[in-house]
Amino acid sequence: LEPAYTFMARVRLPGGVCTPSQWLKLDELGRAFAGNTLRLTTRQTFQLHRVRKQNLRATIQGLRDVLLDTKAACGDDARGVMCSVNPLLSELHAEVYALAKAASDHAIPRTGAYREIWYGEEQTQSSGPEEPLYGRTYMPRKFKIGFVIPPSNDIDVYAQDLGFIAIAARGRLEGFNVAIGGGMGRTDQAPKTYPRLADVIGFVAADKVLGVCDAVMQVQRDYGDRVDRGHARFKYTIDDRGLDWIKAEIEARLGFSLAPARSYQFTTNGDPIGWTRGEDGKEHCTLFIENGRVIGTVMDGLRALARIHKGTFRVTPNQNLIIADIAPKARPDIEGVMKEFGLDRLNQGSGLRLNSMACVALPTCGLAMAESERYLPDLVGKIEKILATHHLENEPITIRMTGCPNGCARPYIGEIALTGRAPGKYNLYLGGGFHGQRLNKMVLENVGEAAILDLLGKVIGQFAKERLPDERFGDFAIRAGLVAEVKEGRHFND
Ligand code: SRM
Ligand code: SF4
Repeated sequence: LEPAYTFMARVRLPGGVCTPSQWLKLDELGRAFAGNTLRLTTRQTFQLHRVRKQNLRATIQGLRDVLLDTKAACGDDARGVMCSVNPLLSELHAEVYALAKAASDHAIPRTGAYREIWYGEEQTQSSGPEEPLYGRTYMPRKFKIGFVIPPSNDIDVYAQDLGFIAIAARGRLEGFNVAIGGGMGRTDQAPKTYPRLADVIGFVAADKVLGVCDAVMQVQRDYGDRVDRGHARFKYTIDDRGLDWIKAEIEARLGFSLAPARSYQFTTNGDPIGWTRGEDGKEHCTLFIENGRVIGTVMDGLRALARIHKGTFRVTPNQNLIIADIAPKARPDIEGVMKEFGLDRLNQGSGLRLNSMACVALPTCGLAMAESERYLPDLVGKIEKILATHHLENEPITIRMTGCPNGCARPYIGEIALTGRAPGKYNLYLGGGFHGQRLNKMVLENVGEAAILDLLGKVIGQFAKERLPDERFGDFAIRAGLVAEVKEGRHFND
């Protein structure tokens, strides 16, 4: 008899796009093996929690039935590749999504071990080096790639190790600005660890994307810190060696210089909640799924939708879900199912709630020090009461919470953010950029709910009285001197 070990299985789903039959299989596996729930993540995929050891193979083989797997969803390799969901620009999305998928397929380890362990395949003799990119030692640490389509910065491109910012003219993709060195993870009481926003280092044509992935990953593979895991992410390699040195090293491996970066503009890092119509005439409905938790009637409703839906589902980088590519004549049936299961009411939240995000944390995350997913909805309810007294209930404000400083909900770019320190205790941060362009700064350390609400009450009151027209909450926090602006990650802890 052995202990009842349980595991979390994270699916590889580049760009968050899945078909209705894949949804139905995930739903089936979630009900059979993962406690009747599915979890949408901040990197646009699914997690199945509490899978018992004896059910792991069946789970992974079930995923294979619908052409899904969990390869490189964890580990010191290129993680799940993100891509803007952008339902409006249908053609551009298709082109950029295809590249995100190609980058994911290109960067996953080639080893046959996965198939041998999980599918029970025979070991095969490999004819060349098994891992042309990763070699025997893989990367020093996880490595994250994302593709974004302005004006939405939904993927938080500045939080990626390697980000591609699509540059299009008259709807045609011309190429990408390349951004390197983003990352969120830090450790409390360890000032040498810090979140960092990526730097834009130049522009490349679309056909050079995979080459850039190779070159950038090789630089990190060869120069990243392999001694101290707390200092092993690409952001530290860049700050230690200098951005110019890293850029020259990337260009040397590419065999050409990057062109100057092109201009672009972001307006938000949130999702287009509700119905939109793409340029191809297809309809899309973004549903707010609070903290990505698919359970109960929401799970039942989405299963019923998947049974009739002919388009795709897109998991967004904000843990929400788009029922995408709906033919206009199919919309009434989709709306009928939404009404039947109450999905039409999911989008009725305040501007704060619709822009909220929390990591999983307790009870399944072994690194959690405080609640996150199970607590943020209540806390938001209390902040909503403050906002309502100032008529700010519809004001979009980003709020992000994590149960520890690792930053899984990308908290250090939230306009309001909380990271767990101990049960019921959090650090509070203010001043992040509304479209992910600026880090926030800590204003309270290791405090409970009363202190958090007290400070937010004062700050929101001041914002209501003194804000400039259209001024964002995070920008106001800087202008009003509530927090100093953090211009570089390495000064986050100053
Ligand atoms: Fe994360 C570790 C959950 C996105 C930074 N993350 C973990 C683990 C696997 C805990 C562990 O290692 O034992 C968490 C599993 C909890 C659970 O019970 O499910 C976990 N991370 C998540 C998810 C599910 C949060 C969510 O609620 O959606 C996200 C899954 C993403 C995915 O689909 O691949 C998730 N994690 C992120 C992000 C956001 C992003 O990538 O855009 C970050 C910050 C960005 C970054 O990497 O810098 C992030 N996770 C971390 C870190 C800190 C890394 C660092 O550089 O220090 C850890 C801990 C570690 O790696 O040692 C971690
Ligand atoms: Fe767990 Fe910390 Fe990530 Fe939250 S931020 S899921 S508590 S590792």
